[in-house]
Amino acid sequence: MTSPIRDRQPTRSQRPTGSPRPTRSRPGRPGRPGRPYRRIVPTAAAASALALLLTGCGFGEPDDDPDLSPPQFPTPTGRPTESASPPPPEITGAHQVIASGLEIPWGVGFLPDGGALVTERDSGRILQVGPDSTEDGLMVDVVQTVDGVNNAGEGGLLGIAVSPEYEADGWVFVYYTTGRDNRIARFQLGEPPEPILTGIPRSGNHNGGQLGFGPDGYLYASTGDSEVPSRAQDRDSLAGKILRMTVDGDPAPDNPFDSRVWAYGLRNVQGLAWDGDERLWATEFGASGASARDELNLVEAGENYGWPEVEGIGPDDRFRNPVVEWTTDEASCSGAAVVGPTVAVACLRGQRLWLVDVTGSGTVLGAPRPLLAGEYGRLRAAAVAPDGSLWITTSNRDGRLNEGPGPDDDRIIQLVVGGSGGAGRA
Ligand SMILES: [Ca+2]
Repeated sequence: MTSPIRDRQPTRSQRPTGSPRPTRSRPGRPGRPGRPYRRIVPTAAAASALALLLTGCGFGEPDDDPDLSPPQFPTPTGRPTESASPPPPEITGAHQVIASGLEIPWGVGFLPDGGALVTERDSGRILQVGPDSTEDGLMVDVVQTVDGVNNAGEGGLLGIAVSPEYEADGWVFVYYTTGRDNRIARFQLGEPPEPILTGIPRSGNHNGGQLGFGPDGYLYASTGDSEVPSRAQDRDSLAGKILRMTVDGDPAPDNPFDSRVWAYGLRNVQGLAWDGDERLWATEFGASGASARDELNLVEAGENYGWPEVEGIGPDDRFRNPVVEWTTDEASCSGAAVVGPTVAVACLRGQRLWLVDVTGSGTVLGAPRPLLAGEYGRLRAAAVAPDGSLWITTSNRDGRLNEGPGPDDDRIIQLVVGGSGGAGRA
């Protein structure tokens, strides 16, 4: 069953200029942080999907194309992450649909009350999902539509980040494509977004688009090469980079090149996530063709990740190799999130979630494990909620699912995180 999406966009007369959107009053209910979702009732479709999904160590379903080479993983060389007590949380595989009827959700940013702001790529809408719920799942309200979004190709309203100081400043940051560039804007809900960085090269594809606040409090953004691969190696271009900036869009202190550039040599990064050691992980889309490789990279300041000189793991020590590489058929991963020692990446073409256990020295422990393979179609966003659960969104209304979207698409899926009770964070 698809729950209706309510339009709750405030008019100017309803809210004083400059004031943050008031938090919905929730008398008599437990407060954050870590408050579990108490009123989530799965949809009928989700109820049947609630069965545990066993997480084997294989590579999931056979590739659609039998001619593709098998997955290639680096040989594990690192020591295991030292085990803490209690053990770190683990993604158990239990999952349920918590919202449905969305249209190409792209970015997820959690609010202090446990609800989330979710962008829709093509509609330019910002939805608030939860924390309130109905018998059909979490309540979904349209809270704003961003003007000026150009949704041609893979562009549109992409990443969203909620200020770490949201309760004080009410700031929300979005990354979106216009007719002439990609840009990052800041605003309080209900107000027009004010650009803090413009001129990120745009194109039909390879627009990057992820936003996230690092543990250092600075805003990171991922950009694409805008279909001009040489821009990824040009440190004076904003294309093909991971950027690090202040909330005003200025280069953050101690950036490696006295600019906004944090890392370069990237083709199209749509996933950023930090682990408990404050290390940044990033997904990377490979090109097409038999030699194409998607990547999971450990991102460090000033490093060159190789595109377009090298794709995947190569022998040239001028470039940082990915920690994991995949063929594009089994991956093409967009969003990333970290739960305990596990980096979870949500894959579009691969239609699965890859779980990658990483070590304290930044290598992979064992083989990546697939989850949700083929169950929900194309997977886009991955984000850790304040309660420690993992949210994954589908991207089945983007015209690229062969069989077309289902009646409940697009959906948000919640995965249970076990272990210590859910201490993970995005
Ligand atoms: Ca690379």
